[in-house]
Amino acid sequence: MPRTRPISLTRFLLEQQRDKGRIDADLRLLIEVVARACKQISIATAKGALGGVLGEAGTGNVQGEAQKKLDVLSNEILLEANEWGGHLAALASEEMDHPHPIPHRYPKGEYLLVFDPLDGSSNIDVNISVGTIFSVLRCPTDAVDPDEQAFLQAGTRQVAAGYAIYGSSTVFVLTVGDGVHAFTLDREQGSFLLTRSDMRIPEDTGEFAINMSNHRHWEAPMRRYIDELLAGKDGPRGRDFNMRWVASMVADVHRILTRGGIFIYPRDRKDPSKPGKLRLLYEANPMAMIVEQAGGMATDGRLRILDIQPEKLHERVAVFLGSRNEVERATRYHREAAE
Ligand code: P6P
Repeated sequence: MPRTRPISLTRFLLEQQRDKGRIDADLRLLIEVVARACKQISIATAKGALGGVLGEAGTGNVQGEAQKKLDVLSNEILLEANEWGGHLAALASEEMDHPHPIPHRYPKGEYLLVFDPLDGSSNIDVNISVGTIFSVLRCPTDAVDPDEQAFLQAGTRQVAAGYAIYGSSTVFVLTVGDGVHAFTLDREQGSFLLTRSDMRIPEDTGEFAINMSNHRHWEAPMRRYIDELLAGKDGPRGRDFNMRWVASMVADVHRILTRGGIFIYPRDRKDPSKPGKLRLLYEANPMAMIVEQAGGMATDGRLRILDIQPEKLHERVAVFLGSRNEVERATRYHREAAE
């Protein structure tokens, strides 16, 4: 009997647990709870000006950035959704200086959840897609009260990663290490339904994503790579390229996952204290796991992102990710320059 209606996220996760043994009951509950929180964030985001959630919250986060009302609300939604279920040992977020312990009145689990509750929030007030990014790690067994140290694990230690993009439709994208799958929110039913299985990023691409205004601050190999793309068919690449930059990582990555491309936020000399703008634990690592699971590549310009050993919870890193052959070329230019 051919399946007419796409399966729900709930059924997909049950099959990953029961039939494939890829996840256990606690991880299944964790992902369901995160997806349910993303539904709430989607509803709040979609209200826009009518929901009183636009504009600044009047507070700042650990990054020194002004928080939007939706940043704070999204963070609260994810905290409240996850602290009672007994599946987590602790949570950490871009919006909080330190990890959030599970209140003693609730049981603790074996997983750690780290997230960017609303990435790209500078785009909220102008109605451009934003998203939630999350990463799941196992809590070290000797961490009774997990502190920052418990989260400092290389990206290869992730057991799951994903994002929700709040665009014209709300799409929940997930990997548990067995390919990348996308679930679209059916607003009438209130369920995420499987709409893409085993997503693959084309190895080659004609589209790059970077903030060109930083060109004068880049290192020489970065300028070489981009200048070759801009030279198009008259230059060494012998073909023309197109550029996109949404300034919302979730939107740029979702486009690349859907049709290929290379996304770059390189190191620059604009602020020598920041080796890149994006954060390793809750932006680069989850996106790198998704991209690699879809056949792409993710480096910091020199090293595989998933191999980097974090030293701080809010550590920043340069990011080159997407179509394998372009990421490989840009990384090669950086390695050659370092020789
Ligand atoms: P810029 C959003 O603030 C973010 O963290 C990513 O989502 C996005 O890719 C990047 O910063 C945009 O940075 O410097 O172009 O504003």
